[in-house]
Amino acid sequence: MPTGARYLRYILFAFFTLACFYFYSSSSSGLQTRTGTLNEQSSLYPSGVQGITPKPTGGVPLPEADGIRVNATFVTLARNHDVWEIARSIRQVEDRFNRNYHYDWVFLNDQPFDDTFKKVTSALVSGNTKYGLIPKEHWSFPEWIDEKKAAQVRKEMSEKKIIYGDSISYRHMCRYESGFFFRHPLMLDYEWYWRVEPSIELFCDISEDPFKFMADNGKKYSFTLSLYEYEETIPTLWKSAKKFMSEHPEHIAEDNTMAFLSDDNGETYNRCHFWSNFEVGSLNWLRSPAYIDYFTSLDKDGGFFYERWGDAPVHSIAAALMLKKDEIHFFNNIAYYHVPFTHCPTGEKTRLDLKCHCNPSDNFDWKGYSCTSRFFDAVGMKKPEGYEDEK
Ligand SMILES: Nc1nc2c(ncn2[C@@H]2O[C@H](COP(=O)(O)OP(=O)(O)OP(=O)(O)O)[C@@H](O)[C@H]2O)c(=O)[nH]1
Ligand SMILES: *[C@@H]1O[C@H](CO)[C@@H](O)[C@H](O)[C@H]1NC(C)=O
Ligand SMILES: [Mg+2]
Repeated sequence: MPTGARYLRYILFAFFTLACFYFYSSSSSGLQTRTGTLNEQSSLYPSGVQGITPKPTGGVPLPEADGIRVNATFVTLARNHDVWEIARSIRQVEDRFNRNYHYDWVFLNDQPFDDTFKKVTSALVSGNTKYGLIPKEHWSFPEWIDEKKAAQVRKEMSEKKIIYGDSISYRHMCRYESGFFFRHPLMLDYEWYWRVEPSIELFCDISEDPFKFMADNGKKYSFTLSLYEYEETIPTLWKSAKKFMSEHPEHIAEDNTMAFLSDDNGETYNRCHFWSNFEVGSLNWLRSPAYIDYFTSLDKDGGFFYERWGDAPVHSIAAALMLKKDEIHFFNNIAYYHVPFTHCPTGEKTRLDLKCHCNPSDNFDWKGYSCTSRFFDAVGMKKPEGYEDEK
């Protein structure tokens, strides 16, 4: 057979197939009627079919497409080798929220970011990405620190097997997150930040812009998880905080959340803190004289190097003492995981509306080692319905 004729037959066959497909799909109203009949007369279900659940029409819609945006950015401190772990985090933040908002993302590093890091992250983020180098002065021992004494402490903490006890870089990281990231030139362009760490998970749609929520409701700091700090990492942190309180009473809020931090009205610290690997907060608050005075005072006391103060208790003490109760927000509806803890929203309706994929029994909020219950008591908030079942 001549090849020309064979091709003609192929083309005619393809045309016929497409035509059939067109008629079949345009008569889909008939199909819907048949499904409807099945739903109404359950006796007609073939055995093994329990029922057909129509797609729910209620619930919460996906975040609306670009509406009003707040002056805000995501911020991540990372090393070049963190690229694949931060890629996982970004993908989830984008899928659950930012793909409809396109907020910027600032990456900070004590070393220059390499091409792979920049290529991978800028491809994933739907907003602008910015890469910043941390100045040496913000990532080194300040001149008032006795480095021999600091080295001795690291040796002792390493022998006691205290987590990151022997690490210099971890200490620079904690100090940087405590006192400097919000002053990086790239961060000066924004009023709000959302901190994202490598390898986190988000389990629910984020149906309301958290930045806008903070701005509209007069919030300055927020959290999803809270817990007790290791005593060995902060033996004198409270002494230092108390010294600051007595030297700067003008910075202490009248309606503060001291009850979250202390069970004896400020005498001792109960080690409760907000877990700062997740934070949505006000940069202007961190840049305020109150916070800067606080950080400067703690920094001079040397505990970032002579102990191993974490940025989580440092931020938490600041928020609880210098903000008003209602300026700190607990995001029940942001489902979050950072090894080893999960915040899965309390309340089945919330979890279904937001298409959550976390197991509610993994929720850490109401377990014994969480401080979230104390936070609710300290600010006089009613615990959400169903919390007793998750203890
Ligand atoms: N550029 C830079 N970033 C760092 C360094 N150490 C830690 N980070 C970042 O700082 C943040 C906190 O560090 P992590 O190692 O996650 O500390 P962690 O959350 O207490 O401990 P993990 O349980 O290991 O996650 C992360 O975003 C890290 O990528 C460092 O030496 N240089
Ligand atoms: C965002 O906030 C920063 C810091 O307050 C400010 O300098 C900048 O002009 C603001 N940008 C916009 C677009 O409003
Ligand atoms: Mg981490």
